[in-house]
Amino acid sequence: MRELNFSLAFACAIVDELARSGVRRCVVSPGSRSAPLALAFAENAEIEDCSVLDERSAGFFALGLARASDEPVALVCTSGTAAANYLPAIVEAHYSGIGLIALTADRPPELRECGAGQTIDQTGLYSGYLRFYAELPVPIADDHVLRAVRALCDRACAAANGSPRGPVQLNAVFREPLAPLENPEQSAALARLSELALRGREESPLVRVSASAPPIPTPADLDELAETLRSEQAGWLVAGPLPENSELREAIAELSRALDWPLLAEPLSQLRCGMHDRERLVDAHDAVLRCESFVDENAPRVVLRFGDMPTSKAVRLFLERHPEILQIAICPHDWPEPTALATQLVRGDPLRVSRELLRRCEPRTCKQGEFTRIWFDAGQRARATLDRVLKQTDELSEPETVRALARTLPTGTQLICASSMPVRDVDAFWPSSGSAVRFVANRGANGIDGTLSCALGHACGSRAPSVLLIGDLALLHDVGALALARRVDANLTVVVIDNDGGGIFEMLPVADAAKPQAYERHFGTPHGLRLSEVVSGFGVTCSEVGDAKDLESALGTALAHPGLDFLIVRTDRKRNAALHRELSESVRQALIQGT
Ligand SMILES: Cc1ncc(C[n+]2csc(CCOP(=O)(O)OP(=O)(O)O)c2C)c(N)n1
Repeated sequence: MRELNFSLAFACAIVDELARSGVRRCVVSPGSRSAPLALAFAENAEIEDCSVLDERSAGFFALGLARASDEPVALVCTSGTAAANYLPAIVEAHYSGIGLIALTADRPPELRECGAGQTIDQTGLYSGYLRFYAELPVPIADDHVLRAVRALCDRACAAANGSPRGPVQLNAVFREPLAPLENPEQSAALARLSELALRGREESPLVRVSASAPPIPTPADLDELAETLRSEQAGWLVAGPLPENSELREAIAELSRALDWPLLAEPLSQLRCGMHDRERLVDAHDAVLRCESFVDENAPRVVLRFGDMPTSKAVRLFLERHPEILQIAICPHDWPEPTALATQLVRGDPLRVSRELLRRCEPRTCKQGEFTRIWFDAGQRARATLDRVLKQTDELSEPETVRALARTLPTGTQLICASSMPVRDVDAFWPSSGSAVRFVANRGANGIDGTLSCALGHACGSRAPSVLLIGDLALLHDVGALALARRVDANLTVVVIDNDGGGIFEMLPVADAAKPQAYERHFGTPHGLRLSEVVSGFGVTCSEVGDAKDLESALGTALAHPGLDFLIVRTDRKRNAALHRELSESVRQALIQGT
């Protein structure tokens, strides 16, 4: 097929190079200009290809695949607005450090800006969100040009795989013929090309690029940092969203022991649950931090932060209330510091930095010191209070849904948490336990878009039993992904919180400040749909669950068999907001009375 015409020869070279640079998966959306690429991927045995109609969904599906497999995933679409639909997933990939390789097919220069159909300016479409961009040359029979195409593909893969990982775009220009039709003149010209240009190197990419490691501070900086930490008793380790890595988990947990500092770890840090040392883990820190008088009285003098800024707003508000705290953030890249109060940003890979600090902070302490004990106990008391209040009713509330998931999901399950309340509720209500569930969320841009697509991609890429906890609006935002849902091979259980609209807005001042009608029209936004009918309309199994027992047994059944299941939990937005207030108030009372 390669020698039939120029477009196919170039498309095959692109796909060869991607495969030799390590790409193993590709998500293709249908189109004519992209036909050479689609066919070249279909012929390549090294890369698993699949087809997703809607490019926005395809982008998020690829994002989920790439996150779960920890490998860049290729995307192929045709020219025009098709390419524009990748933007939200590219933005999320940029902020989350996930490798995506967008191959956007394009028309040749003579067909641009002259009224040719389905042609837009594809340069700068993802401007500011790419690690690398190149427009590939128009296919011709030229050795150097074809080698340059290969080199550009290798370069794009290296950038997508770099440190940090991220999205890249190759704008791939094709002239007719686009179909696998022989053009005798072109095929004769191709036959005269060198083997290297036409086939590349057999066992490796044309240009092999060595891997780059994340930075590490100098030994002198590490010594100084360790000295600062060691000399302080009243410190916190705060773990925000971090990649899943058991060594990192162990290292941070051990550091908390070595320093004898409490560890405030949200589920997305992967440190809330698991078999690592959790002796200093403050359970329910979000609830504790809402009790300002307790927190201010027992504030730390140093905070050492790992990962991105924590999901919990209470942590951010606390840091803003205490500018005097020495705040040190460990981050290899970017600037995860929205408070503009941090004292120091340590540029380093969290695993290597925590190990280096650990070496410098031994010997370990076994007993909790006074400061850590106060915080550990506060966490225990807060969790017990949440349990007690939630047990008072049989109603399957939104917090109780999270607790039912925590009781049911076995070790090894992946829990994908949608924006906006699901990820916050998981942080607030998921108790620490030895059961190692992996927590996943799109915290790069915090969008509610593409969530189902992304979860499907994640479930496929991880091949692990997966659960998505999602609100009704986020589901409706990506309802087109239901068309994809039936065709993918994934064990995914989707738990939908249906409170007929945007639950988060009930927690915000706008809920009381705006006139009720305007509030409902533009914030509450009730959809009035029966979601089980919407879902079953796509041929996906769906049931509504009534109480926690129902949910637990339905989850057990759904997780036990592969495929896609939807479980719908109906709640009430206003009652949910009141329950959240009641829970905060009860924890506040418990902490005040306990001190
Ligand atoms: C793409 C995008 N559009 C709009 C928003 C603003 N937004 C934040 S939360 C929300 C409502 C989410 O409702 P739902 O999915 O039902 O979850 P809940 O708030 O009830 O948890 C909206 C529209 C966003 N985050 N992302």
